[in-house]
Amino acid sequence: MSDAKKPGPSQVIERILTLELVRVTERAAVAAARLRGQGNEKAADQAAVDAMRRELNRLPIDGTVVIGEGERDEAPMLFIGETLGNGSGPKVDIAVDPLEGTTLCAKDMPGSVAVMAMAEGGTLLAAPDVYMHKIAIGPGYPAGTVHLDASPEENIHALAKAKGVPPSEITALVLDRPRHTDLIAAIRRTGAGVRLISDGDVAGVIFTTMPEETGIDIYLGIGAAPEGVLAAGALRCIGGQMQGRLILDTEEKRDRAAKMGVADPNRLYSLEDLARGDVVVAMTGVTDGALVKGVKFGRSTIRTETVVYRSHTGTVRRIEAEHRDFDKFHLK
Ligand code: VTB
Repeated sequence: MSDAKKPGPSQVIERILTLELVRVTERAAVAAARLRGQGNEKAADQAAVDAMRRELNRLPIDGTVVIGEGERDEAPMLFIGETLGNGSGPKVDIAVDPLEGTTLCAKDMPGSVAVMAMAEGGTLLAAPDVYMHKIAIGPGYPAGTVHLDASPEENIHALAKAKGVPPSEITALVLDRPRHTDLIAAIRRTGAGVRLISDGDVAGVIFTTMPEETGIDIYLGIGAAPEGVLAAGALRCIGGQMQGRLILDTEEKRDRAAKMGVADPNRLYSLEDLARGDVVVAMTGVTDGALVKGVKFGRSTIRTETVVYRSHTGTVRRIEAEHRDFDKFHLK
């Protein structure tokens, strides 16, 4: 094949690996779902991690974990910098959250998912596991409608104006944490509603892209930085706007971030800074949620629902699978 005809790495990632990623998150979701409602967050997370790592290692990729379970010394599996895959394919960045919303899974409450992103090598932000200030809105608004450094009131008013509705017809999604008391009060003062979630802000950010279904117009507040990168990956595919800033409020965090390549601790990251290249994001439901249904264990089938986002084409695929070979879900 002449060089001109050879598919570039992005096409390889997107065309061949899109379905492979579904397998990866399906396996992680089923593994976690077996421990759903057991009140054991750690066990469910570990099961998802094991399953995800096993499947990723079967893929024809030369992958490196940029968002994972932690630093090498604290996480034996899927640690940041771990190489994954059989090495035969394209160089890719891998961001994983094998069980996003561990508490939701442990309590069998809505919204826990297995999620991962794969992107061209060197294009996902290697975010340390610290907090991140985030703001996100869905597609269809002029660039710069909202800004992380504007006040919540300014952002709600600007968004309401752009949507052509009064603030009372805007709903913001915020993590239910004491650190958000002032933010929540400020949003409510505009007349906008606040929907509080206990966990799961990867899906929370994605909710803004489908306001007709979710009723959510804007995500605001402080969540985990790794989840911010995963959400950004999805937004790159669907459209929408997002900004983030790492919260590096101690010397230790600034050092850790610097080691991961963060030169400016106050940097404002745009959507493209968080996830720059071609990216694919797959998310399988563990418990039932607004984006994907949870795993259903039947007598003769296991059912999963996965959503896969591709940035190259903006395609969103929903894949409902009915699995009959249960062996594939057992450790081998
Ligand atoms: C969020 C949420 C996650 O962590 O990012 C949150 O989306 C932030 O951390 O599901 P705190 O719990 O410390 O506020 C999770 O709840 C768990 O990773």
